[in-house]
Amino acid sequence: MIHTIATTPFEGQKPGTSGLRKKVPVFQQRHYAENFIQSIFDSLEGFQGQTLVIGGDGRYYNAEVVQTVIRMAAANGFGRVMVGRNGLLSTPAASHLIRRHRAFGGIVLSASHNPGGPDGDFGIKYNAANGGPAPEKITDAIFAKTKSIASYKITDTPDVDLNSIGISKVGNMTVEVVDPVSDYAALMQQLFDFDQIRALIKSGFRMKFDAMGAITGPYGHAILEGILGFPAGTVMNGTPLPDFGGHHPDPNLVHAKELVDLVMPGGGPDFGAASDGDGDRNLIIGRGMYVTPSDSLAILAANATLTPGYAGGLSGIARSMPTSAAADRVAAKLGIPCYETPTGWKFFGNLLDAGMATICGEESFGTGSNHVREKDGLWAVLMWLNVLARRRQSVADIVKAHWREYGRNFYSRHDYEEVETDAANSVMKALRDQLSTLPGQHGIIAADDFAYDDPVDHSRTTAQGIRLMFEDGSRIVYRLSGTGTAGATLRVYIERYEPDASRHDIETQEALADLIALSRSIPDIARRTGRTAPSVIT
Ligand code: G16
Repeated sequence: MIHTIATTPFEGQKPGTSGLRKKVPVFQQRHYAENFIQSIFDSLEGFQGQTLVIGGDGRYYNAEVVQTVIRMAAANGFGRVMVGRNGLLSTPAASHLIRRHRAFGGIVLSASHNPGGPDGDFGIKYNAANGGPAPEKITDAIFAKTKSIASYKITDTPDVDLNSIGISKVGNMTVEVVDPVSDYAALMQQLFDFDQIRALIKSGFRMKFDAMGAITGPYGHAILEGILGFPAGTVMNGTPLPDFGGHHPDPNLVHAKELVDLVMPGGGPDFGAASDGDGDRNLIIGRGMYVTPSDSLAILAANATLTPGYAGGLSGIARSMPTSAAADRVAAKLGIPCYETPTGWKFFGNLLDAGMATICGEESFGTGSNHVREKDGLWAVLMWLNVLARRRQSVADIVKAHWREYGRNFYSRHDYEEVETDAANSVMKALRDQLSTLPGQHGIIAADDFAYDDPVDHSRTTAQGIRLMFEDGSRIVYRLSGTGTAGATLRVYIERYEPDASRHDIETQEALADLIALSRSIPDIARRTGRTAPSVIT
């Protein structure tokens, strides 16, 4: 039976960079998740009888909310839901399922790389029929609905058994429980030359993949160890756990330390990779070589034609504004456009749909292509493996050869986490107030607040971060994170282009030292936030 439950709005249900993310206890309030889910449905039109894909990264509260989404989808008139077994789907696999099965859209339960567990973070995001994160016009509509919601619809049916693959009914709606990996694994085999990677493995090449106790464990086991034949044990932390086994599933040098310590010093595996909570981010390392996400994007783009899925070449490259300009140099050489978008994968959707870009990437450990409409951690790992199998060089040799050919974009991100919101806003205001006076000082030639005009739908997105551009091509960028759940996180991105190969081996923080000092002094971060140093440097 369908019930209409009276409710009142909650404050602050505003989707951020990627969906609504809050602490678990916030989501556990009575009606909280239901209000947001109903607001999603109320912002959409024409889904009666259609298919909705549902899954999540397995974090704490995933199992409960999956059942709520199923009941509410049935009550709101969806014809079918496709749910990953045990309620699990990685974000890229959900994107692929939506596309492959022509679903109306999907609901993905994840707070991505944020910690999980009873006191950790939870999140809900909506993906549209193209498989991509809902564009701003939908997220704005959802937020508007959350402010006036008065009731939601839900069935009183029991929990659906999600442990085994099969088909059942909730009211008139069909529930199809699907294997979370198989469709995705088939897609990867179309894009990459698995035989060539098998030959690489046969030659003694070894890797470690750290699933960080999160969603990519089953994908890594099935694809890397199962289909490709890497030895058992290649996948570390491969069982998805509600609290990620205490890991902070953010694949960077700080949180993937176990992997970094295994691979970087040498004497161990040739290649190391990690993915995040929901499987869309990636970390790539080799012996003695950390590949920055910005470099990884540039290198994959430059080598794309070595892989079957991209052998025909790229139509264009897209990167988020704070991502380094390394990819721009590759695009220039290939004679293809390079688009600069605001932070957030949703901004790549139109370019991909219109066939204007093939490969996209962000400094925040995201890389992907037109195969889905999300960034894709394992895709990046497999593409690296395919390139390594073709070039038969080490990760470090490939990266250094790239720098020799294109020059090196030294790059670092300094995060000031959990800063008081007022203090973080005052840093941004101080920068905005100086925009007209900074050019002419410190070698700065231009300063602006980044705005993006979408070349496809001509929408304009403003206030996307402060850019300070220097005469030698260096940049300092400031923006506030849109994914945090406590206080504000100030992100400062620092970049310097170095064409001289004899200077490519300088340590990154050293190479950027003068810019780093400026990045702190120009908006007087210490005085405004009380922080004399960032909390995380990547
Ligand atoms: C999300 C988005 C990414 C974006 C990142 C930035 O990543 O999907 O496109 O680059 O947030 O986050 P922030 O606003 O904190 O800098 P994810 O992996 O958390 O979904």
